[in-house]
Amino acid sequence: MSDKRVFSGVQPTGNIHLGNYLGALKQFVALQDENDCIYCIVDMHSITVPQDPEELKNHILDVAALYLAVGLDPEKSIVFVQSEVSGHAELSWILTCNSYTGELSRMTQFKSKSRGQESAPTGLFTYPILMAADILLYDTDIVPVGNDQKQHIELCRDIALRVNHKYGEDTFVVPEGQYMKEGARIMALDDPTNKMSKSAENEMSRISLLDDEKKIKKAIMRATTDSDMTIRFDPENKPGISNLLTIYGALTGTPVAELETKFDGAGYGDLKKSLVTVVTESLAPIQDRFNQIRYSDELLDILRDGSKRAGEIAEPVLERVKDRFGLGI
Ligand code: ATP
Ligand code: LTN
Repeated sequence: MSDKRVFSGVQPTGNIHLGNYLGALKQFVALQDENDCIYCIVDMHSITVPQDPEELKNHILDVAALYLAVGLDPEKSIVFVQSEVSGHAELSWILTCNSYTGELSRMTQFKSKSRGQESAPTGLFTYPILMAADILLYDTDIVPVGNDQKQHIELCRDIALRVNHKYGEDTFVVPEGQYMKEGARIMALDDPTNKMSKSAENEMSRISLLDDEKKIKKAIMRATTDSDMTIRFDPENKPGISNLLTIYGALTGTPVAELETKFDGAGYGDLKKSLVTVVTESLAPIQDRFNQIRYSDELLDILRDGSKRAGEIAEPVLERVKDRFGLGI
């Protein structure tokens, strides 16, 4: 038992897709046997872009049910919704006062999400501070995430080190990011130079864990490839085919080199057809479990119990930090 504190979160901006699953959730499940894991549905992060209230509520419960459906066990891991524990917002303010506009303006996610807008929502700019608060509030050692979050994790570490230096070395535990070897960055099917994302406009750019066979087939068969006609892993020159091989390998546990041999001489259509079967078969048991859990009372009980347990861990950490800063009476 390595017994480290693990924390991570997913935004309820839509249904979890293969990128989230292969980059983040697979790690969540693997870590829970040997560590003290806390997994959050970060609803306050999702309102950095406008959300329909009714849809948001549904997405929160969808993501929670998907957490359980992919194998998170509430006996082993704490599963809860961010806005149910007020310490996230409180610590976020303290960290806001200890971060710089310069470092925040360098965040690539902010740059890409605010692109084209003359005046972007402030929350989009301070988003990484709330993320740092999520992590530091639980004395987290390890943060399993996809590659796209590397810059945010580094910023969280910088803030923690900065505060420790000023207010005492034991104010915050300084966390480390953890990334998958394969699957840390799954690319969009329609444009393999962009990452697969929940909020991309084109539905065919991603495969959600709840998609039916028809949609899976359509998205994969239409996936952008190249005109070279050889099935080879070469992300730079063949990003589309390399992405399909990565998904195939990660879902089946097959090394990509073995897939290259298996599909040697085959056409792109053969690889795609075979991948449709792999994806459909991998998602079927997850969808069955999702359907059992999503509308059950048990789901709400698990989330209520999760926020109670998370709150109990967060409270003394927040007290410690406030004390170091001289806040309160
Ligand atoms: P949005 O499009 O709304 O920004 P998202 O699809 O990027 O959402 P998040 O909720 O921001 O998803 O991310 C949840 C987790 O999934 C994070 O750990 C993130 O790094 C990981 N992740 C997101 N997209 C990918 C991807 N394409 N490949 C691998 N991991 C990913
Ligand atoms: N920013 C993350 C989601 C997130 C998160 C966190 C991940 C919010 N808070 C804390 C790990 C730890 C993203 O994937 N966009």
